[in-house]
Amino acid sequence: MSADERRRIAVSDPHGHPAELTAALRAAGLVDDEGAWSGADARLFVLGDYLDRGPDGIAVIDLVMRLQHEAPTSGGEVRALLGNHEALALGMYEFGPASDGTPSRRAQTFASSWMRNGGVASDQERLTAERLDWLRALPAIIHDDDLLLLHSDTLEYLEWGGTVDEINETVRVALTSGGADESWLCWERLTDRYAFMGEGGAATARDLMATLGGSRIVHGHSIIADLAGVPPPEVTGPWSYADGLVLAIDGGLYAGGPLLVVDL
Ligand SMILES: [Mn+2]
Repeated sequence: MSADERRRIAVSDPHGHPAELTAALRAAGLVDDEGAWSGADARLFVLGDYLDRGPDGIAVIDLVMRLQHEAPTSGGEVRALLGNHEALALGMYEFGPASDGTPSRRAQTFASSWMRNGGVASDQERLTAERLDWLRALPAIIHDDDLLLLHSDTLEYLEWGGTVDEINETVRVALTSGGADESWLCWERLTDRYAFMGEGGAATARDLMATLGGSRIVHGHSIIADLAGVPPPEVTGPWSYADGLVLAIDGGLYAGGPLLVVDL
């Protein structure tokens, strides 16, 4: 349990669906009919993948940024994680287009990965300096008391460091001033999944938390339908697995599942 008594909520993978995200937050009492923060002193964690696969990832980013500004006026808080699709969008923006007419191999890989993974041209066109700065500064991991919040269910985070602060700083530097190869690694590593599934899953989760902190992992990225082996429309809530140490919260909106808003 957290020493902080405030309500904690998590949502993940809105993937370009601002209307659905607003509706889900409204149903949870976190925004009002105008979409303004109404969650009082609640603490909302958004676990990444704002962009791609849906029509308007920029509107999702703008909504999260606005709620981050509004929530503190009533004692609330909104914290947002970096998803693999944010790393891909940043790489595409910086390294995807061929600048000199002879695209490098890396430029081609960014462009084709972006296409294959639901990249939206109008999102790229609206990546203003303010939005780019926000994306590049997103933490890869949040450790909040008992919770270890990740976008992806992977151990690849440990490739960047041995503590949450070190990992976040290494990723931030890679996305801010790294070259195409470092940027590519951010996308590639965060695309990995299923680290906590199967027989050794609970031990893997315990090991990761022994290193990084927390007593419960909450992640998005891998949709519950795939983890639990059910069709996406049949998903009705988060999925606890690995001896109850791990909670998956991505209902798989883009695949026909619900956008879950989960009280933690
Ligand atoms: Mn993802």
